[in-house]
Amino acid sequence: GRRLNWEALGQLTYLSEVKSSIAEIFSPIYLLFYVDMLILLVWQLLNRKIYVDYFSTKSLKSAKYLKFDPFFKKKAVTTVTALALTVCSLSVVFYPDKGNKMAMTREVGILTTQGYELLTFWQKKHDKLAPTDKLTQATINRLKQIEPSSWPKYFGAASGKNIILIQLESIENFLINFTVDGEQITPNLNSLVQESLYFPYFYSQIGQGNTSDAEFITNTSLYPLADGAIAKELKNIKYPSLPRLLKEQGYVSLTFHANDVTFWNRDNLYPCLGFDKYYDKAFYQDEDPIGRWGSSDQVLFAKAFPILKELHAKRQKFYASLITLSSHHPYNLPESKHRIEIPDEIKGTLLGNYFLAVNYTDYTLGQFIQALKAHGLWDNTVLVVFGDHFGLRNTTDTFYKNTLSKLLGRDHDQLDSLNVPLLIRIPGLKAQTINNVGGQVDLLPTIANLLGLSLDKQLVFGQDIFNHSDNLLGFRFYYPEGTLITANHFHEAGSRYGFNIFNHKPYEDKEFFLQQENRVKSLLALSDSYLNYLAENQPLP
Ligand code: GP9
Ligand code: MN
Repeated sequence: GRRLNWEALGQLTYLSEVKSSIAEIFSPIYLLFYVDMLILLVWQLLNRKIYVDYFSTKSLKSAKYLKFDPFFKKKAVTTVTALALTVCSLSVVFYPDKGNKMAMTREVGILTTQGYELLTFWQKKHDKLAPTDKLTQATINRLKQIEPSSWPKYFGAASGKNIILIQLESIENFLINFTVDGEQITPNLNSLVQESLYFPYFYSQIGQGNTSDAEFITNTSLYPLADGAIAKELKNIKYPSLPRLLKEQGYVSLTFHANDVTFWNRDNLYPCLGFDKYYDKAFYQDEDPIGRWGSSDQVLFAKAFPILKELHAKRQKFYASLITLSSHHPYNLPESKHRIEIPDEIKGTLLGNYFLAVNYTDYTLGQFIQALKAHGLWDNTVLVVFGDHFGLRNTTDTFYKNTLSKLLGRDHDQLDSLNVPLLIRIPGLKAQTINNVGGQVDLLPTIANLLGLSLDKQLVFGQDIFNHSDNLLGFRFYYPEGTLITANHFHEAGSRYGFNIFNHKPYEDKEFFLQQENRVKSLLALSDSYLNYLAENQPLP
């Protein structure tokens, strides 16, 4: 699950802004995990005082006397406990797989793990990573065991077209063509599937930076950090990115999101990614607000549209990225915006609210597509639509669990939480469902291939999703470091199992998975090294 580590505590500055979500998933109650350490510390200090007071008033007579002294006993107990805790924490230094905090916690205990995290918090940030001479595309490809294809399919198929990328908040793939009581939750996405290349096996690779990590990954083809939001941890780096690639082709790049741009440090992230301009709360002015962050998705699209229309009229090629918000956890959409009937059983529940919010966002997307069609932009536009991350995660709430299983016809599992939709609509290309496996890291190379652009001048950790049937996708933060997905299976690092991605069935092959896990860990470490290299060598001017 979501880990409470020292970086997470650092993110508590967001507390006031994300209060409603925190109430359910990021509860301050988790701070109790650290209370044990605090109690031990206070206890230790207190005892020290008692001990000193006691012995300053009595004279130390004999060892025999000391042996039976109750204060001494207490003191001995706490000293031994504190010592054990320290030794335990230090002992983790020898634990073989420190990247896997889940397994580590399971095996050496939560207290030891958090002690270790505390010990390494500072050092972690200054780790020396893989030497930069290993940083080549060939090394990455070798680790992933992929061969670049010499005659890639769809190369240049959308050359010169405008690109609109829509990142949907919290929208999982199971929602596509999913019905509740005969009602489609995403009718507009469903009809877009009929006009698009649709990838049902596409996965979210975000870390602690959620939405902002998804923006980073898709625009750079690099991995997020193991801990902390990348937009907060790394600043003023000139990333090789989709906007920079497109700039060479004469495109302008714009990004739209209704929240304040300082949230997730986007005011720094956007220039780092090479966007020419961003439109945030200052532009949207909280018109028709939903939730606590800003304008509805309807307004997001409606106010972006005239800007795109004008660029189109001026024949200025553009890349526009739109990040939706209305379907954000905890999915409290005002009733006036409900557009479908949902069964009484789930009315007012998180599940019911999720469906209503997603359905609303889907409706606003449909309107935007209508506008693109009505004003002549559609034939000149590549539309890429994908989900940023999970909307529903494993829960112990049995009502929620059982109801979801009933609606879905099977259990909603980890794979479902990782699986977000990807639709790419290209003018002139016939609709098709493509079962190739991909992740957010693959978006940049995929778009580059469609536009016929070379990636020779930068490293990419992803691959063109059209031209590779195999893949090796890494996951971190929400899952233990080294968790992976290939064309066949999902494997959580530290476990002996893999889950078939098509039927979700588990199978055991410890050695094989361990090998793959190690390859993914190297891949992630290489991405970290590259980030370090960029931080040192490519500062934002
Ligand atoms: C707010 C939005 C929040 O701007 O990014 O989404 P989250 O990161 O919590 O998914
Ligand atoms: Mn999000």
